[in-house]
Amino acid sequence: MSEPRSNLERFVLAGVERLREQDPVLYEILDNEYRRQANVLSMVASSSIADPSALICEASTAMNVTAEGYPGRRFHAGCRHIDQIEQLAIDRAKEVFGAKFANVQPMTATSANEVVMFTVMQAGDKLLGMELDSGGHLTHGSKASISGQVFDAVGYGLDENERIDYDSAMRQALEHRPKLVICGTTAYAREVDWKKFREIADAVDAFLLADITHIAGLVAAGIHPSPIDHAHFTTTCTHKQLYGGRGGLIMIGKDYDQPAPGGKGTLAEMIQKKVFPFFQGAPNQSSIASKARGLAFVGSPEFKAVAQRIVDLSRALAGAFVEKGYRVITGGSDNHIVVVDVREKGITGVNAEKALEDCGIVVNKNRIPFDQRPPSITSGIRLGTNGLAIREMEPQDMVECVDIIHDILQGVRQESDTKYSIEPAARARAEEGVARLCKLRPITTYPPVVD
Ligand code: DSN
Repeated sequence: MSEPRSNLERFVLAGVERLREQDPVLYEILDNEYRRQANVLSMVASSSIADPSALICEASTAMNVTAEGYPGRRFHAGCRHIDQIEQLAIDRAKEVFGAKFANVQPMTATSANEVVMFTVMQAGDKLLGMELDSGGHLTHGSKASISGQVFDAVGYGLDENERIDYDSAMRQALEHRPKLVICGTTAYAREVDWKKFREIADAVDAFLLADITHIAGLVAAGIHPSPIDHAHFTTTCTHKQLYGGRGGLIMIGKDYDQPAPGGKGTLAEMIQKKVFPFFQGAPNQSSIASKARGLAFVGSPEFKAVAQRIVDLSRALAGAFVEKGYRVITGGSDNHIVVVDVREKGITGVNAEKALEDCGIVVNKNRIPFDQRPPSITSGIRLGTNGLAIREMEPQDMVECVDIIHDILQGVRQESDTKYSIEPAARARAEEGVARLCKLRPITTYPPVVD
């Protein structure tokens, strides 16, 4: 490695050295995690492989600064550089998504959604969101979250073709007259029609929130239509397809200066107040730096090719499953997600997930539409291609991935819904296949693992 050129470089190296000397236990765990990521095929649809330049922002001294408030209007001194970082992140978010307003402080996409809910609703108000089982999110009205406990949530789902049932969403809206309609998905492999959702919201004078957490990169690249001027609010996390630090982002398009409910300023002004001080204190400035770095990446010309690769791989992955006789939900994919029904293999989603992980393929169990099994068991698995695109995989590699997955699933002997064994020969073949693919398509942005 070359001599450190800056205080930042010396700081990072000193930090790693101090960690090794002073906390070898934690150091080793972190080193093992680095090794694990290099040696597995990570296909969890809600994960990605952030660039080292984004991750290193998280390890910067920006973390030390307490900076309640917003750039130029802080409640603490010492924020000269912090203000520059946050303004950069705001400007980049606005530019990448064509937004008129951006707040980069939410610590998670969940809190970003909650901020929007509390901006336009009071406790007990009606909310219309996509049901979790159909591919929505906990924060879209599930009883397990604030969204379904504080607000009176009703849901819409999928039609008989497993596509979003816009007619049912409209019927639900007309019957229940929600204050907020939420669209956006976590396990839906097809395009979302934002315009239709705005028509549904407008029909009952509701606000519309588009949660693009899973597809933000495709939206940024113009591969999926943008909701920014259809929805009143657009939220996303910044660590999946934006490849930045962990956290959330709230944006508003053309409606940014519309009056907020209760005549208390504009929508943009109300979001600012609801993020801080209503919901959060001092934001995580290291994460904001890392968000700024991720946003620069997705705003760069080279990201278009990454985004296109995400979709090409997903289509090839879905096609390879179909070729092998699996039921792929909706029959294919338009984004990074592929959801596969594993019932015909005689196994549960959780056993499939665990067996695949045993062999180095990381996916997650997922309920399929109208699933009879609970979320802890499920009848399906969800796969995603954000990480594989960073490995610069090619569509033909997806055939090999599915061959390996099929070999494993064929070799699983299910003992109960949560217990299984894998035929040793199938496991050995799979491990060899995963090692071969990881070597062929390494994470080129990370230094190789040394033993
Ligand atoms: N919503 C969860 C998922 O999609 O996996 C976490 O982001």
